[in-house]
Amino acid sequence: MTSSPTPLDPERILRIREAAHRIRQYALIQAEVQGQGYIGQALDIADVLAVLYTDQLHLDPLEPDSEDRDRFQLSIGHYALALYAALTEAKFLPVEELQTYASDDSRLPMSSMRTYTPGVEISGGSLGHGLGIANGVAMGLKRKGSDRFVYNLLSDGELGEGSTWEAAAVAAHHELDNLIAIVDFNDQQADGKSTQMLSMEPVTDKFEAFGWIVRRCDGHDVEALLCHLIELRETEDPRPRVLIVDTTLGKGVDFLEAREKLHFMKVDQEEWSVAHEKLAESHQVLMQESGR
Ligand SMILES: Cc1ncc(C[n+]2csc(CCOP(=O)(O)OP(=O)(O)O)c2C)c(N)n1
Ligand SMILES: [Mg+2]
Repeated sequence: MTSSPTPLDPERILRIREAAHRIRQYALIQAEVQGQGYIGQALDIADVLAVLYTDQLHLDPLEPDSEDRDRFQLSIGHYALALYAALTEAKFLPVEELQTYASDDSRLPMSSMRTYTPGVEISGGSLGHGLGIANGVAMGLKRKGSDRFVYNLLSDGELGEGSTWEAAAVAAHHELDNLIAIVDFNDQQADGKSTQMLSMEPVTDKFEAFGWIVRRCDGHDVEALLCHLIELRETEDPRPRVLIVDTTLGKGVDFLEAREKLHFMKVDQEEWSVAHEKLAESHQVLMQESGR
């Protein structure tokens, strides 16, 4: 199930870590505009998005709809904050636009919408639909002879939707080997801990039983994330692939990590500058640990 990652170029890892830090900063900038939102999730998924948007995805911000692109589909529309931050890092959006987040006439609505924002592939929000859409797009790409990949980001709460498992069966049946699903296992959903609401553990066994290649790792270990995503893309195995990432809500801002775990977080006005400071501190510690 889990394989031990092989060492990678330290400069490559460093670039991703720096990008993850900026993605977290961009998430905080947007969240501050509203004072609340899906902040914990944006901080928990930043490392995964940094690996994807700075290393793995074949994308061109000047041609966001190019046929010859990988598709990153956000099934969980409420993670839009995180996606806009990653799209900013990838130069699809200017940093200044983050100030318009979730405001009237903004291109950055609170739940991501395909027609509003360059680089956004699907309109998310109604949980359980993403993997089915990913199947269709992956199938279409194969029929066209494209070697591009579809990445679909789901959440642990979304695994409670039966339609996700119908889609998982379809992907395996049709040997969609150009599909990589990623599940954010932050053990959180709207009403509490996912493992207490409706446990999907052992989730790796479930996906394996459905005919998928499965990997699982710490969602903040950039090196492990990169190794697994490279391997899942390169393997010749005809099965669809899934990476389960174990993450910490609020990662990088200690008082949010320690706060009662909430699906929708409110941060008081005086806490924002502290949040930015704490984020900078945790990034500095990470850099020192890696010898920088
Ligand atoms: C079909 C559907 N049912 C309910 C909701 C309301 N809803 C929005 S997010 C969410 C929690 C889902 O779990 P997860 O994404 O793991 O939560 P998080 O980790 O973001 O706290 C729910 C129930 C929805 N968006 N779609
Ligand atoms: Mg969750």
